Amino acid sequence: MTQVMGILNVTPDSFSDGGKFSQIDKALYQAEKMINNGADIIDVGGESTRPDAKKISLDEETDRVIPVIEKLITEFDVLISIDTSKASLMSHAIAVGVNMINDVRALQEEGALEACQQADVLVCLMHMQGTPETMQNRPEYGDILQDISLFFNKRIIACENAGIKRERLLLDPGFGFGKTLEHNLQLLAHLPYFAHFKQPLLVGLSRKSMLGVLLNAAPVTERLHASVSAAVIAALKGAAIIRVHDVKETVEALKIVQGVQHYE
Ligand code: 7PJ
Repeated sequence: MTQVMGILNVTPDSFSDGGKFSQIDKALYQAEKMINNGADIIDVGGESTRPDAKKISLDEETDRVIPVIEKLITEFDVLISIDTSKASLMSHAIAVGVNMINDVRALQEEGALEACQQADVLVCLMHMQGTPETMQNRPEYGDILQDISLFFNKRIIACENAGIKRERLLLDPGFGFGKTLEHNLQLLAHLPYFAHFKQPLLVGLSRKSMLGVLLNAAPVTERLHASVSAAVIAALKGAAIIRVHDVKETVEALKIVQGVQHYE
C-alpha cells in the first residue's frame, strides 16, 4: 500500500511574538494531527526551496528542526524524515535518531554522502535541474525520462561507492524542480518508467504550481482536490510514498485505491 509522508515545515513564525517554544509546540501539534490522520512518515524541513526563498544558515536550520525531531522521536511511533541538503545537519539528525534523509540535492553537497554512510538511514535521492534560484528559467531536457534516469544512475553509484547500500535508497523525479508544466505531466504519465531501478519511488505533487496552472491560476490554498487527484494518479502508477500537506484527504483517497488494487 502506498505510504503517506506528511510535510512538516518548521519555518519562523510570521509574527515575531512567539518564541522558540511556541514554534516547536505548533510543529508538534501539526505533526500529531498528521499522525492521527494516518501519516506513515513525517518529513521535517526548515529550509524553503522556493525560487525566491532566502538561504538560511546551518545554525538557524539546526535550531529550527532538531528540537522538533527529538520530540517527535520520543513522543510518536512513526518514521521521521529530515528534508535537508546540509551534511552536518544530516549527521546531527542521524545522531538523534532520524529514519530518513530526504535531500532535494541528492547528497551532492560536500560531506553529505559521508554523513549518510555512518548510519542505517533511508535516503531519498531527488532530481533537480539547476538550483532553486535558477531552476525554472527555461528548463530543457533531451529525453526527460532518460536524463533523469542517468542522474539516478550516477547518484546510486556515488552512494554505493560511499558505502550506502542500494536497499536504503529511494528515488524521486522532483516534480517542479527545473521542470515545465509539460515536463511534469510527462513525468507523472510515465512514472512507471522508473520501476526498472527497483527502488521505491517517492513523489511530491502536493499544492505544486503545476496544479495551479492546470486550474487556471488557482492559488496554493485552492489546490486540495487537484493535489489529492495527483496523489491518486501517482499511487496508481506505482509510487511507494506520496509527500503531502493534506494527510487526511490523501489517506482517504488512497484507501479507495487500495480497495481496488486488492482485486487487480
Ligand atoms: C519535494 C521535496 C519533493 C522530495 C520539496 C514543496 C517544495 N522532497 N521537498 N520531493 N518538494 N523528496 O513541497 O512544494 O517533491 S519542497
